[in-house]
Amino acid sequence: MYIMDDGIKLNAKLDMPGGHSEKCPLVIVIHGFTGHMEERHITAVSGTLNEIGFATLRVDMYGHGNSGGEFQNHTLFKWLTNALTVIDYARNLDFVTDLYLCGHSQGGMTVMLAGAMKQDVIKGLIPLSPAWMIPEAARNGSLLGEVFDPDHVPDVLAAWDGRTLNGNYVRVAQTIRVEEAIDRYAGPVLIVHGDQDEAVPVEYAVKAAERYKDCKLVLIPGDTHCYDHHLDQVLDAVRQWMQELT
Ligand code: FER
Repeated sequence: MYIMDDGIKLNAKLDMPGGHSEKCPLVIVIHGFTGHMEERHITAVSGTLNEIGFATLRVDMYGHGNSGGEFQNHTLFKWLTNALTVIDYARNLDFVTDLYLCGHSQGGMTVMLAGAMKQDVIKGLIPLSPAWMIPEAARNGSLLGEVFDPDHVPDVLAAWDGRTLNGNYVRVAQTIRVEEAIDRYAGPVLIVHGDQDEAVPVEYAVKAAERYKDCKLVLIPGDTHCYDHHLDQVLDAVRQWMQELT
């Protein structure tokens, strides 16, 4: 199915929990930069939530997966407004009780920002290896392994996978203050991060966890950005935290 966001089709998939309860909580699950909703770690987290009584709504964001928009034209603002639209869609589903946000990496930062903007309707946040260093890196002129003058941003950057990314991605990222979003969100937060993450330094997970008012941090020893070695420990952390919360 598609959720329309101002003319852009967002590919979305709703999975209901096992059992036959009429109403249930729902978790929106968002992938990372260059990712999509069918990645192994995204489907695994979604499936685990379904097993313990949560509906999930996985969404491909602007320029990713089977959604509309070009990859090279995506920005964090577009992802953020996508997230706001998806939150409103989910709130209006009549079976939904409480609403949670979960996102991986760039999707993790997106849920940190959207959760703060909608702190009155988001019951809890699960940023997985959140890439919240992106705005700082954009201001410092160092993103995607490229070094550039932050006051003269290149028109085009190379993404990891051979695709190109418009420099407006960087200009947008430079304006975002994730610390303000962290300070604004008072609800419960679970951050999970592999301590051998090659894409997002684990120190950012520690910093965010210290700054949030109510945050549990689970570090996965030896694991990578997409949990190549211990995905089971990520799922255990999510399951345990959700069950303690509800
Ligand atoms: C970067 C490092 C990590 C970057 C993006 C990420 C745009 C995001 C990773 C992800 O979402 O998986 O330099 O630049």
